[in-house]
Amino acid sequence: MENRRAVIITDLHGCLDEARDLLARLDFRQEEDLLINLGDTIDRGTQIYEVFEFFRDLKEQMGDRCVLIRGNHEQMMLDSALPDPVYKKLWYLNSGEKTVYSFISHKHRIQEFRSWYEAMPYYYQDPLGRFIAVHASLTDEDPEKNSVETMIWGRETDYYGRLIITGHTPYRNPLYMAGEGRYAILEPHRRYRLEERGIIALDTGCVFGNKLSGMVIEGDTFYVASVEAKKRNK
Ligand SMILES: [Mn+2]
Repeated sequence: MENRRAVIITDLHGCLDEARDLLARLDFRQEEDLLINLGDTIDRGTQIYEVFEFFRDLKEQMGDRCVLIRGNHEQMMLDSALPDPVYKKLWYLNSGEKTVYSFISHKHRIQEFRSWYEAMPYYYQDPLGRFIAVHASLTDEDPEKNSVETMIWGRETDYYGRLIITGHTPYRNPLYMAGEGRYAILEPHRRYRLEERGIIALDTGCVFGNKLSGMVIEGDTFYVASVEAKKRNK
């Protein structure tokens, strides 16, 4: 377990081609690595159903070594089935229709698979205590002391608790943030030592035409890598 690599990606939003390229660039090994996706698999992009199939197969094959964390978009989709129409409206305002049509064009309805999405946890704690993975942010380093709202929608950047790895808010490049506005751009393929505190932010807005980024953790070191967004997403 101690020697297992952790490969972390986020905010695919239906960008499957880029995800495959990025995993290859991160040298992802399905037979032995831990794979963590930080949420927002659906909405906005062009291969939403395909991303679902991709992760469904990986989860089936990898079991506990494939950790799929819940983002605000999965949450909006799940909530859209509630009786109050405000939830469906909110999801559709955030590109939910693209997800609905992507599933329909594959002769499915996403609600058929809601138990699969409901199984997504809000966070993941590294058993070695090196980091906490969460979609959006934390305000308290004990994940249980945060609201769901903070974990899936939060944009807290002034956090300097136990290291969290997040997506959700797109930046031009992967960043390390150390609270009070201090940050560093993480250069691709450069090996860094894992900090004990702060935020690593990995969402680089692939679906908006920038790039898809991820990281690999090995022991107490890590590196990031990115692939450019394909033009059709722009
Ligand atoms: Mn998000």
